[in-house]
Amino acid sequence: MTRIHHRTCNICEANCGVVIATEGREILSIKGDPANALSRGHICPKATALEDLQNDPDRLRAPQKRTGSTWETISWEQAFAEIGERTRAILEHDPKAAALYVGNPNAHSYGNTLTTGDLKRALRTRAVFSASTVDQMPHQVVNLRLYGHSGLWAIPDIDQTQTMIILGGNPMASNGSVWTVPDFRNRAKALQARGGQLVVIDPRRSETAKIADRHIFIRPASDAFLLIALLKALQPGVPALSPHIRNLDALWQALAPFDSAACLERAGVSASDVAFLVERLLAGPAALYGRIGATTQAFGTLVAWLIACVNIVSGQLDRTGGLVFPSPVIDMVARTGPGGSGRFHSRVSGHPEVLGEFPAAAMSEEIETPGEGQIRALFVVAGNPVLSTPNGGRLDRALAGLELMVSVDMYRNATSRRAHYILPPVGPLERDHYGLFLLPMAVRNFAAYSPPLLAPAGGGKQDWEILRGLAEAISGERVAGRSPREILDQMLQAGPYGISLAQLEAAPSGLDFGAPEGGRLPDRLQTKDKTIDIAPATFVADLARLSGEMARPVDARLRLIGRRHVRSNNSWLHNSPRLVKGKERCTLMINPADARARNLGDGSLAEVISRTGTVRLKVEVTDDMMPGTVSIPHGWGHGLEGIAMQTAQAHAGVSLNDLTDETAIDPLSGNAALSGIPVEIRAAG
Ligand SMILES: Nc1nc2c(c(=O)[nH]1)N[C@H]1C(S)=C(S)[C@@H](COP(=O)(O)OP(=O)(O)OC[C@H]3O[C@@H](n4cnc5c(=O)[nH]c(N)nc54)[C@H](O)[C@@H]3O)O[C@H]1N2
Ligand SMILES: Nc1nc2c(c(=O)[nH]1)N[C@H]1C(S)=C(S)[C@@H](COP(=O)(O)OP(=O)(O)OC[C@H]3O[C@@H](n4cnc5c(=O)[nH]c(N)nc54)[C@H](O)[C@@H]3O)O[C@H]1N2
Ligand code: SF4
Ligand SMILES: [Mo]
Repeated sequence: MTRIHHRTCNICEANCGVVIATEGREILSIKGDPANALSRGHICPKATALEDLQNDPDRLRAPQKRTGSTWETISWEQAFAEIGERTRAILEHDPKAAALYVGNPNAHSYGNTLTTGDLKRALRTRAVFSASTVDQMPHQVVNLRLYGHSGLWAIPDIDQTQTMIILGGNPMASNGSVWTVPDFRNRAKALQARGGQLVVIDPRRSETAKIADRHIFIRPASDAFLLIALLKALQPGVPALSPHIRNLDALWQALAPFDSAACLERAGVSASDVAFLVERLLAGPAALYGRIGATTQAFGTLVAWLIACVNIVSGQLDRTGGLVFPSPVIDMVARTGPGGSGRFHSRVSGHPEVLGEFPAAAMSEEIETPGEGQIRALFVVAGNPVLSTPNGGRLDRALAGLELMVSVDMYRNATSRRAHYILPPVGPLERDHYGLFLLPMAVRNFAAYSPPLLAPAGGGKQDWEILRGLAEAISGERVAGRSPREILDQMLQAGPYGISLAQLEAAPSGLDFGAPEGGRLPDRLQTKDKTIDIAPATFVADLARLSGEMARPVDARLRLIGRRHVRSNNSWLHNSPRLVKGKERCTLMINPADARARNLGDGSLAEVISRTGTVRLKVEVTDDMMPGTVSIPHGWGHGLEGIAMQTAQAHAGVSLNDLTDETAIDPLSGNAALSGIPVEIRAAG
């Protein structure tokens, strides 16, 4: 008998509603759910691949143990018992020898979010790393310093704005990030239909730039310069600001020494483009949104701050049609501490912790460097840092030296092949889902809950059960506490809309509480004095580093940036035959002039050399690339020995992060500088 289920896709941040038809355990179809008020029927090709993921023969279904290069399947009891014993032995020798790396899918799993702390406590470790420091950490530092809480986001009100400006984001491929905006294409179309404009600032004419009303090229990693010139151009026209903003004079003073013309030259942006932006911002409503291309830079925090400054001084913060603070159904801001930084430092390089984490880029040195506190036992939860963090090649070698490594992952991939134990969670349709961290950034105040669609096969465990199991095995104590589902119910009931999980489950396409609106200041602010200090001293001080950069001559080498494709997700969807099929995607995109100068033809083989490594890959000549800039997508490089993912291995590609530099870090956030890596390129003989 065919059954129809309404669920939420749990692959990326967009949280699209899906309608899945099944017969027994067979999946007949996966379609968009038109009744879902957030995604309105939209899905991307990855949703249909939920089936591939669920049925993938390479997906691990029971714990794996490695001895040398031999893998065997073991029971959960044996896995927990051995890991517990081995971890305790290591900690007895050195109580600081354990570390944790938390990967991106944790942000899409409320069960993980609610139980990672159990494992951390059992490991008694401060050595915590995550994908946040190769991603959005600069935004969170800015949220903390400006709004008083690292998790308090202001999101672009695309549905009610007249100008949507995107700096270093490509939602046509990514479906949005730190901004839950499913159905971006139609939202952009509606903006254009009401006479509004979409503007994209990007070194590549991206898929989003191609549908924009205006695309402005920018030199990689020069966004801070553009933003300073933009702020200075806005200054004469700024409206009277809300009484909740203070220290504006300090901002203007700090920017005074910068020369706008020199800044624009550095960024490769024309004064007329800036004049256009000024006009649109001051006319309003308008929203400037910056994403990963703009924050994975050595000046990532400055960029995120200057973006906020542009929105604030042009009167767009907390304005309907500008940047709005949503009213989430579960308010994590009210339920968690604000976060801090600099309360302790990393052992080898003395990096300050940021929100309780050290830079992912510093993981290798912490594993390699002998002494007390050297990492000997590493737990990787839903992460693939060998492919996703800078100089992954170095990390890969470092991992080989660990006494104990445990990966909670459903694949034996570039990272988990180094583990001594791989503990796989159940398939994507065998777990429940609520967008705990993502719905608070959504373009609707919205909630939806998905119970597991299929019963777990063969004694499989959800991630949270694995994390609790590990915590108990290591500490030797039972972890008291409710299940994530019970906690979720309680959080929903305690939230501003007071709904129960049962009420939410009775609405399979979700409950919609309307569009976020402006006018939430000062109540929503979490700062002690309920104001926004627009010029925090630490940010202003960091401008000196930017001046230093300005004084240095421009490096003449080509600049390497990354990209995403709508049919892949970071490193882990390349084992789906229907997602990888078609034209080869892991290519070097290069402008025709730059290609000609190096004797590179379309389809030829190039060698790309950086400080950290060399890769060879196929050339794609395209004037979508700004001259002087080249692009390689991240997440590829599945050709390493010991990986067990047949389809991915057949489409191995190379790893962008063999070229990125682990020593290039934004000091204020610990975030890796991944954009604009200087490289040399030549024809591979
Ligand atoms: N050069 C460059 N590097 C980048 C980026 C870039 O743009 N350029 N982007 C960065 C960004 S934004 C991010 S978020 C990071 C991602 O960095 P990571 O999180 O380290 O890497 P992912 O590729 O997302 O790997 C996720 C892993 O989790 C596993 N997995 C998937 N779903 C689940 C699940 O439900 N449970 C469990 N236990 N495991 C699961 C997958 O098999 C995979 O091994 O990469 C970053 N790296
Ligand atoms: N299909 C798909 N969707 C995804 C993912 C995926 O891998 N595939 N990953 C998910 C994750 S973890 C995240 S964090 C989000 C990321 O979401 P987005 O931030 O939208 O990510 P990208 O598509 O990489 O877009 C970054 C853009 O920045 C540009 N760029 C690079 N360097 C610079 C620079 O120095 N300055 C400026 N102004 N632009 C620059 C790039 O050309 C690119 O177009 O996507 C999420 N969604
Ligand atoms: S955009 Fe993201 S949430 Fe929506 S269908 Fe695609 S992968 Fe799933
Ligand atoms: Mo990310």
